[in-house]
Order: sequence, then C-alpha cells, then structure tokens
Amino acid sequence: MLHAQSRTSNPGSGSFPTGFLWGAATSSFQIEGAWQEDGKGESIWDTFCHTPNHVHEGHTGNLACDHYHRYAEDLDLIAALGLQAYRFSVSWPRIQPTGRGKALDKGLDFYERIVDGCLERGIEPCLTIFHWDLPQSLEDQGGWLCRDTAKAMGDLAEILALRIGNRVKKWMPINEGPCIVDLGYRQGVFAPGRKESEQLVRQARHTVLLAHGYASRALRDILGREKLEIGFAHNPWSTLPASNAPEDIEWARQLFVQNNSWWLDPLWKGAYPAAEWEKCGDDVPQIHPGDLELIGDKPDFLGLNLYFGDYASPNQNEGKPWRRTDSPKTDFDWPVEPDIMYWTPKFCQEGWNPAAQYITENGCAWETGGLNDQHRIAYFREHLRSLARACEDGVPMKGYFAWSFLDNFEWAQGYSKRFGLVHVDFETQVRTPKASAKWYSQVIAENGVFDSGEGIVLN
Ligand code: GCO
Repeated sequence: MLHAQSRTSNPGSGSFPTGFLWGAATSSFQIEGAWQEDGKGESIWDTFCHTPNHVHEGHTGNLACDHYHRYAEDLDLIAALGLQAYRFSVSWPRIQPTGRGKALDKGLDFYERIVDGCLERGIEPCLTIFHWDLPQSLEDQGGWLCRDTAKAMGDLAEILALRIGNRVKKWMPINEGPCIVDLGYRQGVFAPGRKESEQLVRQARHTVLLAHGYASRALRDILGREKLEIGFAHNPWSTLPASNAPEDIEWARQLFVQNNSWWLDPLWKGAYPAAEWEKCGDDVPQIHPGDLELIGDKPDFLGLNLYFGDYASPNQNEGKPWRRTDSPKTDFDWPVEPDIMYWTPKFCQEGWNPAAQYITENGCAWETGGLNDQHRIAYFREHLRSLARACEDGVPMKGYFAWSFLDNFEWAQGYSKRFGLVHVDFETQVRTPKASAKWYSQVIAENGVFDSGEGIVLN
C-alpha cells in the first residue's frame, strides 16, 4: 500500500485567499481538431503526427476533441462546473497559415467567439499565445533557431491584441519553454523532432525567450501595460527537500534556483546566470544588443505548470536529486509528490520575487475508476492543501488552473493518457464530467479544500 501525502509540509487550513482565481486549462492542438478547415495551415504537430512512429499508435490531432465545432457546448460545461477562468491557447497556423502575413478572419473569428463566449458566461478568458503548434512553414525556415520566428510571434501578438486585446487581461506568450526546446530540439521526442547540439539548444532557448519579449512588448505597446497581466508559463524542474532539516531545504532551494536560472534569470533579472554561462565555454547562444532588455522587461506573473518533482539532500545520493520509487505513480509513471505545490512557489519567490504567481497547470493522468476518479480527486486534494500552505506562508499566489478541462491529445502519448476533469469518448465526442469535476466545483464554491479525505492510498 502506498500513501502520497505531503512529506515535508504539514496540512494547513486548506483555505485560499479571498479573490483566488479558479480555472482549468487546455491548448489548441490538444483539443481543437479541424486541422485543415477554414484555411488553417499545418503546424509542426500536424507534421509530427502524420510521420510514422512519432506518436503513440499513430494518433493525430486531426479531430482531437472537435472543440473547433463544439466550443459552445464546452464553454457551457465550463460555466456549469463553476470555473471562474479558462486558460486556452490559439493555433498560430489557424490565424496565419504560414506564420506570417495577413491574418485569416475565420481563425480570428473563432478565438473571438471563445473570448466573447467566456465573457458572456462570466468566465475570465486567459490566453496562451504559443502552446507548441508552430506553423510548419516557420519551422522550415529554421524554427526556434531563427530570430525571425521570435519577431513573427511579436506580429502574432499584435494581431491578437488588435482583435481581442480589449477583452483579455491575462496573457501567456509562451507555454513551457523547456518542453519546446529540450523535448523538441534536444531529445527530438516532441515536434519538430530535432536532436541538436547543446549550443543550438541554447540558441533555441534564447529565441523562445525573445519571442516572449517581442510578444510582451507588442501587447504592452498596444493595450497599455497597466491593463495587462503578462505571465510566463514555466514548467520548472522541481527539487524538493528530502526532509524538513534546514540543510535539506537549503540544498533543494539552491539546486532549484540553479536549474531554473537559464529561463527565469533573463526574464526577472535581465541577464543569463553568469556561473552557468561560463560553464558553456564557446557554446553560448548568440545574443544581439538589446535582447536582454527586451526579455528582461519583467512579466507581471510567473505561471507554474507543476506535475511532479525530485527530492534532494546534501547527505544522500551524493547530493544529486533522485526520483522516489515509493510514491504512487500516475499512468504516466510520474510520482505523486504534493510537496511540489508548497516548495516550488516558495523557491520561485525566493529566487526571482515575481509580483504574482499562478499555478497555470497541475493534474494527473489516471484512468483508474473511470468516471469515478477518486485517485484524481485525491491528487488534487493533496496538491491543493500544499498550495494553500504556500499561500499562508505569504507566496503571492493568485490562482490555480487544473490540467485539464477535457481528456485530450496528450502529445507523443496520443489519446492514451487522460488528464481531464471531463471524460471524452473519442468515438462519439460525448463529454461526461468525472467525479473530480464535481469535487473541483465544490472547492471553487468554498474557496478551499475542506473534505476530510487523507492522502492517496493505492493498494
Ligand atoms: C504542458 C502541457 C500540457 C500537457 C500536460 C500533461 O504544458 O506540458 O501544457 O499540454 O498535456 O503537461 O503532460
């Protein structure tokens, strides 16, 4: 029998600050389908799925959850569940088929309907500009190794600002830089499937940061800085203290700050981490004058996508972080470590002091229980309890987005991993809220986690 409870943070009161924002998240490629409709161009994920042996059993995003046609029903469901905010992304090639030039009205119309549909239902639309579905044509011209891709994303931000900017406050130009770069350009397990040198991987990271910078500048110039909350939705490598001993906490904190400095220092300190930079010798990215000023115009909030973490102690495993084997594992084989929700926001606050933080994603893939998904409920319960403690300790945590609203296309895993609060029958496209959706509605209504369940127990 395995229990997953926070190992190093005591259960707090479970209540959240007044005004805390509760939502759920999705992304365009994972739910929309309609891959060739209304002039949409192909994205690198279309190409990747259509190339044999890249995605589980050859699954594609061609239909996905057919959200492109069922968005109204989906927004009704979001409203019925009592969600206060909906985080979604736009498909760049649906707006600009080649990633450049005139925008397609039909593409923009679709996102305008989403934004207005949210507002009509009292839901705050929160927009991710780039959640990985890069126009193939931009990839063909160099993709994230090419500065022009970053500039093009600035143009896309301008297009969006002009059409729907007056109705959207929270924007996240980039979702999960590390996945774009490490999985797409280093390991090649995500689109576009490249396996580049470390130097080029660093170059890609710089371009992604630059894209965040250009997009943020366009939004702020057009819409006014004071009207916006621009965030960076980051998936940090979380190191957690193996115990509450001060030396373990300090060790985990140092490792965390070091491991995430390549991404977060440029954004919040306007510079790459000098010590890490020196370790690269000549294999550093090319930077143009002004780049770091552009990138370093601080985001208004840090978004954290948190799923699992590793433990660390200076006295164990030669100081190197390790993955616990005695924690329950989700269908993804990710260990369940509720401590991430306490320590990660705290370490981020200590490392970069963002003005605000949101959990922009958190959730688990579990088929166990089907619609009666008690494992998922337990996962959310334990993670939210830890998060409540981080709030009580003073982290300026403003909201939480469950991943995901719907079961959807889980990238290289295709439809084999279900993260949804709402079940999708991919044959019929019928949506059915799981027990976790109802449980989450209650959390939202009470602005806290007050059920009496304990831990996650797996037999
Ligand atoms: C991500 C993702 C989601 C994934 C989720 C589960 O940003 O990694 O935003 O697209 O589906 O993380 O792997």
